[in-house]
Order: sequence, then structure tokens, then C-alpha cells
Amino acid sequence: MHTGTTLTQFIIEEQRHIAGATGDFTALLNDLVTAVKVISNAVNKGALIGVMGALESQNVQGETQKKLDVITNDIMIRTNEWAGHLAGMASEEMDEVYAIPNKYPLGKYLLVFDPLDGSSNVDINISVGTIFSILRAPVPNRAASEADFLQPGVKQVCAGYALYGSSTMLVLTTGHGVNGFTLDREVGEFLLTHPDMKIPADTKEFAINASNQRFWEPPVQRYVEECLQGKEGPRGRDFNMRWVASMVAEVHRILTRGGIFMYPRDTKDPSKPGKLRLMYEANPMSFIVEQAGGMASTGYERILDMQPESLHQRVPVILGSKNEVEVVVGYHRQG
Ligand code: AHM
Ligand code: MG
Repeated sequence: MHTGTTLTQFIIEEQRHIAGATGDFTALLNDLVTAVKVISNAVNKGALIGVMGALESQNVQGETQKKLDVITNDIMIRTNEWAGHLAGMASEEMDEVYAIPNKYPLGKYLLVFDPLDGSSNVDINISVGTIFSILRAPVPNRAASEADFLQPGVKQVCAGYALYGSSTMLVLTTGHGVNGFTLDREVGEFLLTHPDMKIPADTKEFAINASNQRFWEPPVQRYVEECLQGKEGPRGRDFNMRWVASMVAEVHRILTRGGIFMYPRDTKDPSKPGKLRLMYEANPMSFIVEQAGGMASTGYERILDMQPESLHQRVPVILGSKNEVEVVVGYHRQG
């Protein structure tokens, strides 16, 4: 039995080291943890509570929404809107910034999230997750506009994900390394099980959706081709391949045993420079990956340095074990 540090205890102890901290952040995180527990329960019960399947509706990206996309978005909103820590929220499932209702006080943080990432996997009982990013509101206690959210990833105060897998985990960073917590369902608490997670610098495992191969740019073509050649090719070693189609599961695997994950720029749809969204997928995951000693790039630039242009902006993502990401970035530099 694990009787170690709870997530709440961990956050309070971390906050003690921050001069002038008021406890607001701890309280915000507590609400987020509650949301994650409720979502974990809904995902876990699945068909028993009638939450599987698709809706007629589409989100702002033109993607068909699953019932659980909408339910989990609602859980995130309801759990986080009331306490007075936020000046606004934004989500993959909402076109516009969500304004905190007038009946609640406003606060100094902004919360951006993907309530159920990888939701195409939910009906087939494969891991999904929630991704979140916390920013400081440029003007505290005032209703946030879209422009207030458009801060580069380096400005994130905290980023994390919940993974609803064979166990439910919460992994997060506040800029002092990465820590992983596992939900003990009987106790109802997240307990620190994976302190100071580090991504090995080298790896033999890559993840990419190979069905898009004909649309990839030359540097990615070259990289994957060389991995496939294995021992006989220029890399001189065999590689292994994985693709879960759940970014949270992919990043978690990389944090646990190393690897490289790519959803690169491609020519499939010229209006979309990549599939994944900067504000609530690429930025929080890049913050976590860098804090664990890994690297995250578009192939052309560091993701965390990008100046966002819109809430639902898409970006190419290449992240994971440092030495391997450097190889791919090097190929982009060579053109
Ligand atoms: P979603 O937010 O609509 O679930 O889409 C994001 C997901 C990522 O989790 C995953 O890496 C990718 O889309 C999978 O894409 P594909 O369906 O092309 O394999
Ligand atoms: Mg997503």
C-alpha cells in the first residue's frame, strides 16, 4: 500500500518556496484535480452510464464531437469556474473564450485545456487523457479576452495531463521538474508515485502516423526512412515503432522509457500546418517534456518560443528524447 505524499500536500509544500504566494494556485489546482477525478470516473464507467458514442455536433475544428468530449468539457468548466481563481477559460471544444459567469468572482489565472484528448479512442477502450495549461492573466480580476491567452508557452505557470489508462495518473510541472501521481480510487487521492520524471536522452522508439507518409516534408521522410533501415542503415541500430493516436499516452510512454513523437508539418491540407493545437496540446506537453530533460520543436523552432496567433492554432510537433529530436531538427536545418 502506498501512503506517501498526496498531490495536495506536494503542491502546498512547493508553494511554500514561492515568495508572496497566496494559496490561490493551490486552490485552483485542487479544483482541477477534482475535475480529473470526475472525468476519470465517467471514462471508466463508459457504457454503463451511457456516455459512449458520437453526437451530431462538430467543434470549431470541424471534428465530430463525442458525447464524452462535451461531458468532460462541461465537467472542467463547472468545477473550475466558481472559486474566483480564474479570469477566463479556453478549450478545444469551445470556439470562443469562456467568460466566467457574473455571479462568480474573477481571479488572476487563465486555464486552457483539451478535456478529452485522443477521444477517437474512447469507444474502443484505449487510453485517453486531459491536457491543461495555466497562464497568468495579463490583467488580474478582469474578464479575459482571446488576446490575453495568446502568450508563448514559456510563460506557462503550470502544465499537466491526466492519463486515463490502466490506472489514472496526473503528471504536472510548475517549472521545477516533472512529477507523476497515481489515483488511489479507494482513498480518493492522487499519490506521488513518479517523482522527478526524466526522459532518457537516447531512444530506439519512434511514433508517427505512417498513413500520412506521402504528405511529409523531406526531413521527416529522411528521418523515418533511416529508422526503418535499422542496423543496415546510417543509424546503425534497429528502431521500434508505436502509434496510440492518444497524445497523452504517447507522451507518457516517452516520459517513462524515452522515445520520439512526431505529428509533423505536412502537405495534406495547406491550411493546417500540422494537426495538433498549440495552446492546449503542444505548449503544455512541450513544457512537461522540456522540464523532464527532453526537447520539443516544430522542426524549425522551439515550440515554447512561438508567439500564438489564435486560440485554436495548429502547429507541427516533434518531441521527446533530446538527442533524437536534435537529429530531426538537424535534418530540417539541412532542408
Ligand atoms: P483530438 O484532440 O481531437 O483527440 O486529436 C488529437 C489526437 C492526439 O491525441 C493524437 O496524437 C492525434 O490526434 C492522432 O491523430 P491521428 O488520428 O491522425 O492518428
Ligand atoms: Mg486533443
